[in-house]
Amino acid sequence: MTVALNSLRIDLDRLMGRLNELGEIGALDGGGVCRLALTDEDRRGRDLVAGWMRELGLDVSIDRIGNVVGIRAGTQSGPPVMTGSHIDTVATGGIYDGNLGVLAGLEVVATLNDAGIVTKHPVAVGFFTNEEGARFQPDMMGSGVHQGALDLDAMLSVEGIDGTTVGADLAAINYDGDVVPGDFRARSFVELHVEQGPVLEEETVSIGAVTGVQGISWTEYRIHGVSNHAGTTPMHLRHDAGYAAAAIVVEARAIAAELGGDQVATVGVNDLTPNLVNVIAKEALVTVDLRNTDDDILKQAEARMASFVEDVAKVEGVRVDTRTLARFAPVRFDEAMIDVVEQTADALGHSVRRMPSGAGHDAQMFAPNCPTAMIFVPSKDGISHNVEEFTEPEQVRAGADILLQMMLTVAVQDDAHA
Ligand code: HGY
Ligand code: MN
Ligand code: MN
Repeated sequence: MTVALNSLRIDLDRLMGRLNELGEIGALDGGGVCRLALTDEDRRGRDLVAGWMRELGLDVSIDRIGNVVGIRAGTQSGPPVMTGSHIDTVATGGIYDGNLGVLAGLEVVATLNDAGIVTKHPVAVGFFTNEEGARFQPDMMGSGVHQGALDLDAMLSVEGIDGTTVGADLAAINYDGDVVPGDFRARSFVELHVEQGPVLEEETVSIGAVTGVQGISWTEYRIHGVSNHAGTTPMHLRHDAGYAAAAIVVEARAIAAELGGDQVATVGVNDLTPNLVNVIAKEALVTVDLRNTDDDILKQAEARMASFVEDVAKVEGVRVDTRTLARFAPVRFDEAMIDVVEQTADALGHSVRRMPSGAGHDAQMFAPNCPTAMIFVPSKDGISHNVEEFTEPEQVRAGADILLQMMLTVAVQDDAHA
């Protein structure tokens, strides 16, 4: 039986078929996908994937933050061996980010079904609400509530960039489930995900054994100035929200350059009002995304940015309302599970290297509660959050086979670690 289990492999055509079919929902002209959390496209994607879960015989539940978990019974009851990720995307996303992890989980189940294997421990596959955090902040919202890191009621009342709340939009798409989240514990959690960076491709390594996730800090600055005539207003009389916003953009880059190392800084939102060629901007909405693997250095970056904003507000005579949109400390995955990723990749003949994750992931919410690991596969040109996102089918196969073997190992074993 053990030999047969070791030789079990996924069906790549079936997995790629599902990946491409899901990618049709919210497809953008010219490629890529827009399936923002809790939109009608998200609803259609959820319906499709939940339907596949039911076809595979999984017992599907929806919780109050809209997480969807399908469970395959084992010979024993108790905490399941779990995998999953997200199917919401950014507005200019690819078909792999998140989706690969969910559909590879379904492929693991389909492979076990085909082989007639019943594992000792239950197997679970989930997709979690609003991992991206593009429409509603913070990111990893659903998995954060699912694992007790974020408060359910606080998240349901979050107002998004379109002025609606999470709770209202969940009800609108009919995914305001009745299961109360927060105390679900898995036996272990493994997430397959595209790297979304250049390392594996540059080093021609097939698999990333992810050591952890870097710290994430998202801050929103609403800058209130005075609109005035671009031609008649002397420079010393201006209270230009647009100038303050631009200064923040330049300072974010300077902070990353001076701290060096893993420090990254991004201004992704920079909206001016009234945004007209001959009007000094009255308002500016700016977001700053700061990340670092070292929380102490990340705190230094945050402190520098905060004091800079205070100074520029004083000099320019504008008022700034500051709001924290997300703040997650760096997370380390379970050493024994990282070893299993490496050993499994080795056993299947794939090159593998340890590496941190630059992006946030649902797995980071499981890490404090159960042995957790992530498997990375390469991203072409290191691109993601971009319609050009791509991973070769054979790289998808390698990642999904390692996921299958890892879950199988843990699901048939007695001890807590894989
Ligand atoms: O922003 C992130 O790291 C993730 O895509 N939510
Ligand atoms: Mn993702
Ligand atoms: Mn993403």
